Amino acid sequence: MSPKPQLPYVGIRTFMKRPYQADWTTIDADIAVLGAPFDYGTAVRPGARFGPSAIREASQMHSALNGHYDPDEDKVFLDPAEIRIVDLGDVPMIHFDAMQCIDNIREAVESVAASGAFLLVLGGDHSVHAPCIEGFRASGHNSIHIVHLDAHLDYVDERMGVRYGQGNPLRRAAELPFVSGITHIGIRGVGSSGPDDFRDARATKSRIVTMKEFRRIGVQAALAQIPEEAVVYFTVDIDGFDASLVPGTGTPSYGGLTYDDGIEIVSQVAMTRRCIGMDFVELAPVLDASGASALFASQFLTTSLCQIFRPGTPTWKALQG
Ligand SMILES: [Mn+2]
Repeated sequence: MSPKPQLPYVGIRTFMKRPYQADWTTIDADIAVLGAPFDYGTAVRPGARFGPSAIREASQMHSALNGHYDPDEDKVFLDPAEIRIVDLGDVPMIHFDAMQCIDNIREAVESVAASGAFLLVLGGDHSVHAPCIEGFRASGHNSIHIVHLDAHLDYVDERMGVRYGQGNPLRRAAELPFVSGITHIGIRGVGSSGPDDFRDARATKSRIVTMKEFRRIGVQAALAQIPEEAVVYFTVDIDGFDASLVPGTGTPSYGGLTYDDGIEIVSQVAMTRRCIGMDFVELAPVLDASGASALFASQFLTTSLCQIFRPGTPTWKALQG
């Protein structure tokens, strides 16, 4: 028989064709990928529950089984012989019981955090961020800095009694004692938060870099307030990117980040800070029949992992130790 199936359209659709692991009690990996197909927190257009499967499907295009060769750097990244990635599948969802789903996500993340693997969560709407970051409570990290890419601040405390919807997650994160700070980048236009939320955020743990300010000051200055001792967790809302690139989301927003902006932000952080996880949220593939938004998501995630696990970064060094 010919060698095992490797072509993008052949084989089972795990993230980047890396191994599936059903047992979450003994995770022995450098990167653990977890689907959180939850969109009951969506206030307007749903569909992010299909995000994880769409990203996995798109990632077949980025599954280079001998690692990713970058001609600009003349380096191979994510060599499977060196960086072990496992796909844990999806967190169980219960229809009609949103809070049970949120609890399930938190529990799944606790398993990954306890293993020490880098967490990559495929959302889901932005509600999934709150249980993800809460899942690091017992991780031993007591100064987590969140880098938040988004068009919207998502800092609503409570609206119509809802505290865990897609507009609340960064407020919930800021309440956690082990979250020492948040840098929000790309914020603009018609937002999910009002002036009081911006005031509250700035008065507590947040540095808010609006899209216009980001264009003025650049990446380095935007990231200047991440403390030396902090580890970094990324929460990336696809609507932080320009809507012309990624229309497949519930609340697309023009005037946003480019692909290169996003990669540059991740790369700059990765060079000087240990990174412990990322959730990528709000891809609603049914709203983009072309499939381009899912491809964008997959390429952004694979390239981000290349940068975070680049030989010599603090994250890479933590693996060696
Ligand atoms: Mn968001």
